[in-house]
Amino acid sequence: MDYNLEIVVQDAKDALSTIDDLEELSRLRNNLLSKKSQLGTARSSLATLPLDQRREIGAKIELARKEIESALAERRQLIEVRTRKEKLAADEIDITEWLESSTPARGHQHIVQRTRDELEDVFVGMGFSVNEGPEVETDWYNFEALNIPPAHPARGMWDTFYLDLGEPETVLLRTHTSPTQIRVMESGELPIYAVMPGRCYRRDTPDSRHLPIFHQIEGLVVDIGISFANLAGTIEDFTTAYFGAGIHSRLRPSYFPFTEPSAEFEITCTICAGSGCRTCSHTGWIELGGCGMVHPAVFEAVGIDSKRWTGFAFGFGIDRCAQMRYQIPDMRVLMENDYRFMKQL
Ligand code: FA5
Repeated sequence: MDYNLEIVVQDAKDALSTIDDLEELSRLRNNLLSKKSQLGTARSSLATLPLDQRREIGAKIELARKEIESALAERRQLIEVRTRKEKLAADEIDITEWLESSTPARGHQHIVQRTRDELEDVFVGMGFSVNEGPEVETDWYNFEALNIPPAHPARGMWDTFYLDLGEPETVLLRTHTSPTQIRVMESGELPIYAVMPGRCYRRDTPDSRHLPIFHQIEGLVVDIGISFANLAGTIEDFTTAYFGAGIHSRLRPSYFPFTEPSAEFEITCTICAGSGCRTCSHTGWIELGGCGMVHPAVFEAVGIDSKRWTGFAFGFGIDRCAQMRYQIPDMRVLMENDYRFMKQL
């Protein structure tokens, strides 16, 4: 056996110092320690030596193997630490970079929410308080207390989503904000000057003026000596305050079971300035809501003496107000969440 083990170890260390990745390291490990390596061959040839030399040279071979093993472990650790450092450096994010390079884009309120806030402000300015009611209602609040008993033909005016809760058709998604009138009157405090905004649901097919999920703002005044003239004046004041002096309003006779007399409230279509377009079905007018004097049957349902107290109520579409205020020909864009539309308003 003519190997100089010191040279074998030194050669192994020299080879290791050039290795930079773990795969190469494992290949080199094989070359250095396998049966066919210099050490392996030396170990195999031990059998040919006399016993006393076998022990001595065997111990030297074992020492050389240990030295190579520890050089391998040392190199492995070095490669692992270096790889980890490189990976961390590559993953590093400079969180100060965006602050220096650009102004971050800021979000803003959705146009419907903004319209709701603006409407609330107008009514608060006119002396109204703001109340809210639940979106999931019972048949009693949404219909019966509003003088619409079961099987009343007027139920057809509101195509309703019923919930699978309790007795069939007793729990529903409110079709209008009028049930909140009932809740406010039930609370018992009089007089009442309140508006009640919120989300409503109807099985309406979406089109340029309708959405299945939309928003209304209800208004209710109950006091002594309230007349239809107060209702008409309030609506006129609201129209001027919200849409500006150039927009006209008109009341047209209508029917709601919970008001008598009842009216529809229309304003000049802002898309065509009254000349007629697809949005207003070529009439020049857009219906914003319904209104009327509170029906005595409603007062009776909530225990208010209709001989002493009178009142009016109204309910407008908030999405419709946004549509008219910002001249949006098709209301469906309000629900589509298209960023190109939303960032404009
Ligand atoms: C009502 O909902 C009555 N509760 C209003 C009322 C209140 C009358 C108090 C009398 C006293 P109507 O179904 O007409 O009425 O709806 C009122 C307004 O809500 C409509 O004029 C429209 O502006 C809006 N609206 C109704 N349905 C939709 C819909 N599917 N999508 C968008 N807006 C709608």
